[in-house]
Amino acid sequence: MSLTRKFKWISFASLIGATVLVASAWRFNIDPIGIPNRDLPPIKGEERAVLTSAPNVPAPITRDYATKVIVELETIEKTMRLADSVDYTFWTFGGNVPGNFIRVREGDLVELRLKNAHHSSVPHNIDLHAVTGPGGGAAATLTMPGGESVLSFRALNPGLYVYHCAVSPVPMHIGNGMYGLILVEPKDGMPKVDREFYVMQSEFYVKPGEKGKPATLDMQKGIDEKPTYVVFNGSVGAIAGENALKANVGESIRLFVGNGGPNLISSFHVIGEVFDNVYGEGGSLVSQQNVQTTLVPAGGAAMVEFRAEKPGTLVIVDHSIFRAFNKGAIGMINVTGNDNPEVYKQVKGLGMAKH
Ligand SMILES: [Cu+2]
Repeated sequence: MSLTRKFKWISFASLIGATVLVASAWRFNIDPIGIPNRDLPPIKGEERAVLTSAPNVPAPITRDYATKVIVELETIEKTMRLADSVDYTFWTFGGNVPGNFIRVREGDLVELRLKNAHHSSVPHNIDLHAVTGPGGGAAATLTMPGGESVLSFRALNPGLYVYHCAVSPVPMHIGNGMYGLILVEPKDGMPKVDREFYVMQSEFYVKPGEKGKPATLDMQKGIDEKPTYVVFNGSVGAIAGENALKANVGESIRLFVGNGGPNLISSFHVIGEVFDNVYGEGGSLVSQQNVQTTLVPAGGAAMVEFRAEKPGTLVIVDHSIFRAFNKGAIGMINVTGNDNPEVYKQVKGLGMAKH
């Protein structure tokens, strides 16, 4: 066969191949390189989102259709405890750090009403990583003190997403506590578990307040990436000691883990447990099983699942370990119930020498 004829045959075969590929992609609503064409399901009815503050998570969605979900969120500047003897003037979504947890369903039409409290010193806005659109909604939601902005978006992609303020200077707004999580449940729902918790890591760069005034952000420490505190849920001890999360032996647990940064990547680990499932980077699939430590990027998230097999205290840490033991990145889950020596027991105690 001449070279020209060979070329013609190859071209013809490629054309047929491409046609078949496009035809089957059209049939399954997937484009030829595997990126889905997101369908916009019809919207039935309307409801108000139930928002929660950490470590609580709104109840799973039982709807099997898309609806209009109204989310009412207020940015509030507020002085609260950051660590023992350290009060800090936080900037918040909803009066807490991290901000309120938002839970919607894939395909929902979300109407986000963002209010900025009257006494705020500066404008705020919101960039939700779940949003497909300019700035994740930031430009559309710039809100003056005492004002309100309204953003409407379709939750196209399922997964767990960070939201944050994106007003300039952005590091100042994030560094002061303006971040939270939004979960877009897949349209077929998530497997049921016994307990769900909201855990968000972040760090604070502290300039001590003068004459008894609350501490504020030290921009230079932020630029140098030298945090004073690294914490879960907005303050040292927020989910430790008396505030520890609680579960019973035998229960399945899902942690919605976020990282507000502003700078550090978290080596997220639970001492005394193995993550049975990890939804890496907050995506909608279990991407790995039987994981010891999972990375949670700044401005990113992950979901981890495990079963509490043994009574005792599970310790949540950033395994960049000085952050845990010297800067506050420690949380706890107190597990109560019957002992389970088949799984774990001490066989012999302190190996003291006999005299
Ligand atoms: Cu802000």
